[in-house]
Amino acid sequence: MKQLLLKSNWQLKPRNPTCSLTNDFAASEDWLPASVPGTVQEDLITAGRIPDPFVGLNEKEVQWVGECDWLYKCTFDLPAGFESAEAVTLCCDGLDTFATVWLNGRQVLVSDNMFIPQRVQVKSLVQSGQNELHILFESALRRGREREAQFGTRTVWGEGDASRVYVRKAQYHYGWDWGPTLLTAGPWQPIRLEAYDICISDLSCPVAVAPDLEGARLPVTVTLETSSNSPPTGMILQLSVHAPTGEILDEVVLPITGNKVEHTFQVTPPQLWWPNGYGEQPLYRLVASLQKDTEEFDRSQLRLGLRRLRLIQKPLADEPGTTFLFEINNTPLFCTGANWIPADSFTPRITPEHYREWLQLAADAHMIMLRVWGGGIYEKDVFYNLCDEMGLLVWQDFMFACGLYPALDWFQESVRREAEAAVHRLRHHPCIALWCGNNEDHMVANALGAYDPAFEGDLTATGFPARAIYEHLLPQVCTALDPTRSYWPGSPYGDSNVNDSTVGDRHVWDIWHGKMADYHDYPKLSGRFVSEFGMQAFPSMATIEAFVSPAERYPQSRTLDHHNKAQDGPRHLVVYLNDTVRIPADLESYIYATQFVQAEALATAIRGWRRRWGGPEHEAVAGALIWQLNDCWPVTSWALVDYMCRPKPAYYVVRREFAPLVVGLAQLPRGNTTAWAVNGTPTPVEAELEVELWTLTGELAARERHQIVLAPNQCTELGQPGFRRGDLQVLGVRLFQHGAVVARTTLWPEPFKYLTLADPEIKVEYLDANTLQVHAMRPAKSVWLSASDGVKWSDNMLDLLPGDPQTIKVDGPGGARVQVRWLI
Ligand code: BMA
Repeated sequence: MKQLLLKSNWQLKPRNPTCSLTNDFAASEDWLPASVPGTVQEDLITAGRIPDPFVGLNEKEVQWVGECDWLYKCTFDLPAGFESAEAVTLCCDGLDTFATVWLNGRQVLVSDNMFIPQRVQVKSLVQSGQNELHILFESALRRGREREAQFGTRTVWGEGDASRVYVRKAQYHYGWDWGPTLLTAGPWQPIRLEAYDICISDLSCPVAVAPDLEGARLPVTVTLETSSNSPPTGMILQLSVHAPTGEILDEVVLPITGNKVEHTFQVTPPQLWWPNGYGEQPLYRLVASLQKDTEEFDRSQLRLGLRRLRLIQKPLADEPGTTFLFEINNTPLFCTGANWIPADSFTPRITPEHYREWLQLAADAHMIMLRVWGGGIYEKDVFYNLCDEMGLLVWQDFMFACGLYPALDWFQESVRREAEAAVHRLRHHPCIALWCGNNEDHMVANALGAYDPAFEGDLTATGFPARAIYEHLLPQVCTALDPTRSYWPGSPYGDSNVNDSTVGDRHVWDIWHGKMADYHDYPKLSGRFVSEFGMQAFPSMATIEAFVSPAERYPQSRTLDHHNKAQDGPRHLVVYLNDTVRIPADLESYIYATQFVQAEALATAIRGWRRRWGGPEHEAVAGALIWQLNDCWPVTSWALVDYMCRPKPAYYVVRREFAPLVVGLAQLPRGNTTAWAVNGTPTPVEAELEVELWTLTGELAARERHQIVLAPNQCTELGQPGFRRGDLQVLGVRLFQHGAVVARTTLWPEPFKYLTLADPEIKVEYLDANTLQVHAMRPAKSVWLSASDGVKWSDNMLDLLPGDPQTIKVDGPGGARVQVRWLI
């Protein structure tokens, strides 16, 4: 197998749709350099032909790009050995979206799905010397609207042109309630030529770990591709399994008699793959090498994680409905995590280092699951490789979101190829936990009265035809290509009620959307598995300075409003500010205020839901996936970390609430309070619990300590302290192990806006270049530390009580002055 990556000599130019193709081949005067993989917009920005759409109001200036057709061309010389190969294949891993491809003037491919990798035999068309490849990308907006005109307008929720449902293109490109409208076009994934006589077209190994975890079966199937129907004689296949540490565990040499070769390995005992914080992520390697007379013709390999993963839906002891919990290696999991959206409007420019930075932030926040959301993309291999290495489970949506999609035959055929390509590419990643049909489409249909769960006829003839895709086509593809994992029709999806609180997963949006309920209601608005919930906050000032001009740096400016895409976003934000804090006028304080509310809201939700992780038969809530982890451009949104990878204060608060050991406090009537602790580890925890009551002016009103034992992998109720909390008193709880604080929390008088807080006299001192100690003389709420850009904090947004100095590891400031902000 020889490969030629077509990465250079690319050019592009606009092509208005009216003139016929051939004329333009000749007219090369206004060609621009193009990058592949890439998008038209990126190249126009680089060439200075359009302004950066992320800055100011520029997004409005660049919409013409999405309405245009674009022509790409590339010239390349055929490398030695390609002409003599029996097969030469043109591989286009991702063409966004309506693409027609010509090689040396001959049309070789028409594609209309950006998620389908295309492979075309071109042996008869390539020539020695110079070759020319042309790709025309037609405007997805125009083509989508043509289909809409032909097949009818369909309903979508939120922003974005409704014609998007007819186009197999990342839906967020049409604009979303956190993202700009940037209708990209271009070869967003690599293009290459492959030359071979025989190659390994597929290597599959659906690992099965025994229920007792004592052994793992590795049934291997190797599929060969030759231009002639039978493989050349005398060929052998060498198959080997390598331990995570690299040494060969087992190896066989098999004769090749046909296009398929099968063999099963047994690994006993297996080194098990565990999610983040539960154990290691050992990765075995399976290598297939095609050889003849010691010459290797092709090689293919897989990284395998051996784990037993199940989605468990079983009755609960004392609650209606069923659980929705993931169990790995016979250990039930409370899934701490977040929703992942594409990390840029222009995905080709996201680097592996960028992915690693994002995913490391997730892992550092004790997340064990990320949901790859259905309005974005099937992520790049590097994303899943990193999730495998970091122990981040992936809830993988198929790419449908917030709409009533068609189910016309041609559409279903395109979706089938797309789904087969995605499942085929991703199925060997141990991180993949679940395949999920769509995002909120059952909700859209339900809201329109088009969803009748009991209907059993031809779904394509109903008002919700795409059910045929989510409940037939996609599960078929998953069962055929990846029988090892569960498939879930949609998110949310429950019983007859799609967003049921007792069955399946749930999106909790009564807070922020819908009723705009008070965030203190989160604990009672739970579900068996909460796969979406969120609160908006402004990005950091440093990020704002990158896209907002100085004159526009005030909270309600046109630019900042433009960079809040949520329906009535700024209005919803101010409602929650008004409910919670004193509303400041200056931008810095306004940013902090929105970030304060986000942190409090998310902490209230997570604390309340982990409390319902009650152990065997009582797993009432088994997951909390925050909407959203990241952003695709600089924006005010629900993200925990802003577009420039700067964590918002909520990130640190969530990290504490997702930690293996947490404590919680809740207010009861008449000043009573109650406490609980969650032990997310697999073994009982012996600890000392301390409860303290402080006045706002810093006097200790009461204290008690108890020895406690926390049962493994569940919440333990700790009851009420022997004293009540007065209106203007703060309750603090700390959990000690071996004399060290392993978890703490506080309960403050609320609403915060009614409090008049004295200066808490916060002291921040360096114990050494990378260690800070933070202490306060009076209770201090949500103490936000900041220093020069890029500093990494082991913790932040602290609640401080007198006598409880907190030690923070800081990476990067080198003694820089630390600024402190707190709730006033
Ligand atoms: C849900 C998600 C997204 C959306 C978010 C915030 O609908 O599925 O579509 O961005 O809420 O509104």
